[in-house]
Amino acid sequence: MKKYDAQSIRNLCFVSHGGVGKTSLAEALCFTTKGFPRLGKTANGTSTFDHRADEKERRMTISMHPGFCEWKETKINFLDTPGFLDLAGDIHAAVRVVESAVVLVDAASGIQVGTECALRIVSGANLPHLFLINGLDKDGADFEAALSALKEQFKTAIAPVHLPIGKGAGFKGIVDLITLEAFEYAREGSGIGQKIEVPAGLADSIKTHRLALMESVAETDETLMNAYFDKGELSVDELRQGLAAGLARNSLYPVLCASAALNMGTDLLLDAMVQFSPPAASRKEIQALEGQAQKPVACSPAAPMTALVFKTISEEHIGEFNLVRVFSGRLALGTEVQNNTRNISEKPMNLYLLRGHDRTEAGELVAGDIGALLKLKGTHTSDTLADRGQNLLLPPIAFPEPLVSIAIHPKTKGDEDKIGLGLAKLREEDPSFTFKYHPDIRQELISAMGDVHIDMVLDNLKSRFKVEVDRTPPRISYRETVTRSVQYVEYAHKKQTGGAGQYAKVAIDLEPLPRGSGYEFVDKIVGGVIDQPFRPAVDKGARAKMETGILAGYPIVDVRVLLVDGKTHPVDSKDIAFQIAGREVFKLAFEKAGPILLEPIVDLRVTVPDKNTGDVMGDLSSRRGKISGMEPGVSYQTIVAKVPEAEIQNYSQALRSITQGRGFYTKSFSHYDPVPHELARKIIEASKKELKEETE
Ligand SMILES: Nc1nc2c(ncn2[C@@H]2O[C@H](COP(=O)(O)OP(=O)(O)OP(=O)(O)O)[C@@H](O)[C@H]2O)c(=O)[nH]1
Ligand SMILES: [Mg+2]
Repeated sequence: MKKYDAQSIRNLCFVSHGGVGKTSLAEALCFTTKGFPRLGKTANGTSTFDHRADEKERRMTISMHPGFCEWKETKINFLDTPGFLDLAGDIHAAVRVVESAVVLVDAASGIQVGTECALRIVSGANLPHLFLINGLDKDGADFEAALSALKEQFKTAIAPVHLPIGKGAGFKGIVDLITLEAFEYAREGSGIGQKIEVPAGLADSIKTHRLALMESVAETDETLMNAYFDKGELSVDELRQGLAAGLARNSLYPVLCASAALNMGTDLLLDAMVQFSPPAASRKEIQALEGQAQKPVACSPAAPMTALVFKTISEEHIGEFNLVRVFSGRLALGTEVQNNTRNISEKPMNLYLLRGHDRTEAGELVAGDIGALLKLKGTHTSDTLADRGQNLLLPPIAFPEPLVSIAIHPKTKGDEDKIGLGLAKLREEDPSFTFKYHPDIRQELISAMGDVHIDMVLDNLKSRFKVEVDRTPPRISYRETVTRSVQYVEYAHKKQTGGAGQYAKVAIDLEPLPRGSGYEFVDKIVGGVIDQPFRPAVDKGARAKMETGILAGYPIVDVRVLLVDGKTHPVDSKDIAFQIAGREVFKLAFEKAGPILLEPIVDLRVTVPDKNTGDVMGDLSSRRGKISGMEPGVSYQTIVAKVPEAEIQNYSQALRSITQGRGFYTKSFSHYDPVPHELARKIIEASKKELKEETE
């Protein structure tokens, strides 16, 4: 394959709602540029991209797939991301390593929820993007409606560069609004348009849209604005330069047309990627960390090598691929590199360019390029690879916080280790879920982006690692504390009959502390009534009791223990005796000091369409939530509230049904509050029952 430098490399990601045609587009690009001998289809399982068993079964992309094609002396690398919302972690990874995005909009359905969500991620990363109105051959396709929806949202930043000829079954070609040329495409043909006469019936429409295009382009640049005023129009070159510059600044969004599945409009899209999308060389310096110091990394092939692993993919019978983006220098086959994230060295012996399942061997990757390393020792997603002696770290990929958790229990006793290993392996491929043992609730939790994401993790665990788990809602991480002070609570531990004796007598005061203070132990012994070495044992005993709880088995927090008095026996007093006395006296004091249960309260930020605001607030109130503010956005509102965690365990489902999937939220721990009395009674009762069952 020809060698490309960063100036002739484009890196893009494809994003949209599920099923709009991203993978079909990837197939069309590879077929049109003669990379693939046939046009693969996701609908019948012949796609080289959606090749995994679960992707064929679910008829959707589950793991991001890289691809590339060569067009007009340019290498176009693209990342086909999943549209399913729970799998948006891959979009977060993709936007880190590309210079622009293609946002697909369905010609029949318009801007759908998943497209809105993907756009938020793309915009959040300040990533230039162009829109592709896809599926113009579909029944109900409406280019004008889709374009109007985009204009409503992005105003004059929307620059239509294509106009479809016909729609639905009558869709046959595209007018290029820049050159005023028209092209016709065969259905499922080569993807290369045949030049035709511009249809006379489109004259008015062409005039209107070309005017909109010129105005959008002129608005982004003063020189172009002056040229537009002087001449009354912009030349083809001025339009092209203006589009490229506006896109690079992320202030102009070209809109294109296609039917990906029928391979129509593909050549024009390829032209647009070459002409308008920012080259890899245009990427601004990124700030890496060298120790505590920031160090800029520029896209230069002569600089030392730095690369980011943005995805680990495990392929059955082949091994593990690490997808890498080289940010500077050259990553060469057989040259040892450092993994600075894990402090190990790696020697890449298998370097490939991937197109889904298809592999092409490569000798090296230059700054700006994307490729895949097979069979590294211990490298995974988010790791930095660098030349030896280069100790810098690229910023890791910021995955969103998981929103849904379940507790897992092995179906077969003794499978714990296998489950742990399997989950660790799966997490290397998909860091957007987490799993962890939580000692305070004595449960192993899997947390993920949504219910289906959890299903997928468990399906993989079963099919690849042959282990199954049962699932339950997680216990809530309650806490116990006291509400008033008690003085001089005494306990004596005596065991002085037969064998070695034990003796310890202690007296403590117990006081509540402000929320969040934790625990304090104060030694107030005077006159040495307890020998100095035994006093920490009382503290240790109290701590042990605090860990396991008294009311309902939850950790005790926010208390101060003051050791005020006691007695030592010259022979029988020993450390263990004072630990036992500490534990027991703490229990006695706690029970007298008005114990209560505390529950975790989370900060919730819920963003919903304007029209759902009332319903969502009503629902939050019914969940004992306290709304503390509203932040208005464009056609969306963000509701800020504090809500008990126990009340939002199924919130993702509830919000989805209230907002038809358009709402989304983030949550983070806020503080602990007392549980209302009646509720506390029920929780304590249930916990005692569970604890009893666990110990039986
Ligand atoms: N008629 C028509 N169907 C299309 C077009 N593009 C895609 N499809 C069909 O829509 C279905 C989904 O297409 P994909 O390419 O798998 O969609 P995707 O965006 O990759 O979907 P996810 O991977 O789930 O996000 C398939 O049956 C395609 O054949 C198009 O332009 N016209
Ligand atoms: Mg797909």
